[in-house]
Amino acid sequence: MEKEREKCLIVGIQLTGSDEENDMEELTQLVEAAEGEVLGCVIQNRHSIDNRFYLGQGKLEEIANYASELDVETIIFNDELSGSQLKNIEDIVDRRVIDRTTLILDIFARRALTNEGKLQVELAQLKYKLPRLAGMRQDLSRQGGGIGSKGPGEKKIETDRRHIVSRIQDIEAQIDKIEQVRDTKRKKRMKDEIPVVSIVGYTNAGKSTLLNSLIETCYADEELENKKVFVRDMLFATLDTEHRRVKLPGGRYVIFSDTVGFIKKLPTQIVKAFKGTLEELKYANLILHLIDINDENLDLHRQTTLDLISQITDNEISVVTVYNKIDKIDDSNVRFIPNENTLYISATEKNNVSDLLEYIDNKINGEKAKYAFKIPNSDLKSFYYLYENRFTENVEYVEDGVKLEAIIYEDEKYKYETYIL
Ligand SMILES: Nc1nc2c(ncn2[C@@H]2O[C@H](COP(=O)(O)OP(=O)(O)OP(=O)(O)O)[C@@H](O)[C@H]2O)c(=O)[nH]1
Ligand SMILES: [Mg+2]
Repeated sequence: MEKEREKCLIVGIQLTGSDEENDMEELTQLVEAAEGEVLGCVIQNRHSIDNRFYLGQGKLEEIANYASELDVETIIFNDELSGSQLKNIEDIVDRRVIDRTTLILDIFARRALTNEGKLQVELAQLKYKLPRLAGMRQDLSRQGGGIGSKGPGEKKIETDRRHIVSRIQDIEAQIDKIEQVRDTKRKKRMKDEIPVVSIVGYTNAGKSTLLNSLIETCYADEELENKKVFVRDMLFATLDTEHRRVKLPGGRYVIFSDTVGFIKKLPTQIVKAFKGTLEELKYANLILHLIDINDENLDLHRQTTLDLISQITDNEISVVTVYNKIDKIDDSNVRFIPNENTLYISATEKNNVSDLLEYIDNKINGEKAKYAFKIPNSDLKSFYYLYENRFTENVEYVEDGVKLEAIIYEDEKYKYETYIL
């Protein structure tokens, strides 16, 4: 039996003069990712966010009535709320109040599988909580609350505070250690000189699906099952970074990494707690920016991702733009913009996935060309290498060596120059 979903009302503000639409569709998807159900949606046009109540006090009273009418348990706001806003709103609406940050942290907490992921989420949650405890204490002392309630009340929060601070330090130390392990692994990858291509993009763009399609090009069926990564039509399906080695058409390898998706107004606590995970991007040789071509807010989401990429990498790594899900295009409104750094694919249907690999091969390893060789018996090692690692054909054993045709990278041509016929 399916578990009863938490009934929610969602609330947002549309700032006048802002071209950024307050996307309640996305908030609905976030609520669903947290196993909630949206029964109603309220949006208010305003010039600015109210410091005390987020939106107008009158509007809040309306919202309180609407919430009773709908019989929802929880009201969710589409921005981060301060401690005092939370408290003031709760006083009026008299039910559970959650902001966008808490919601996203909650989803992350549900998805985190690895020890590192769990620690990062807990760290972000504690850092969110800490400044809000202070707000609460002020409220308590303002209310007075009578003898007995004030002291112990304050004291409890104070111990919580101290507990939280020491837990934060403890987690930070543990994350530091994990980071060292990650560092070692990364150094090994760099030493092996296998280039890394990071797949990044807005959440639900199809990054993990693409990684699965890429590994299908080079692993046997029996190996595939335990190489595949988790795919789901929900926001933040992936939290932990995965790396997979894939063979390029020319025979060299790259490592693809699939990581946490981006979202607008990604809580700063998350960005900070996931700093190590996100900073992996700095060590990529190439960034593959995946975009859902059917996304209604494509431009905004693309910009959100580009901003995060430039924040993390200082724009030092080249970015190739890949539009995904072309299989379900409603062709009337799609613009194919021809550009040498833009590709169009379908990760599920595997349309143009081999072109993408060819493109990456070229971007990382440069040109390839086919040559006819005659390799002498004295250097059969070179023959075996080419035979196993490059595309070869028309192999012919002759008296003093082997003749063959092979596609090699231009940057390795010098090694075989003298054998070219
Ligand atoms: N029609 C269609 N659906 C796709 C394609 N690629 C991915 N999807 C679907 O899009 C949804 C999200 O895919 P994921 O691969 O989990 O997306 P993601 O970018 O890894 O998402 P997060 O990990 O949540 O950031 C799934 O339902 C996929 O089946 C595609 O090429 N065409
Ligand atoms: Mg994913």
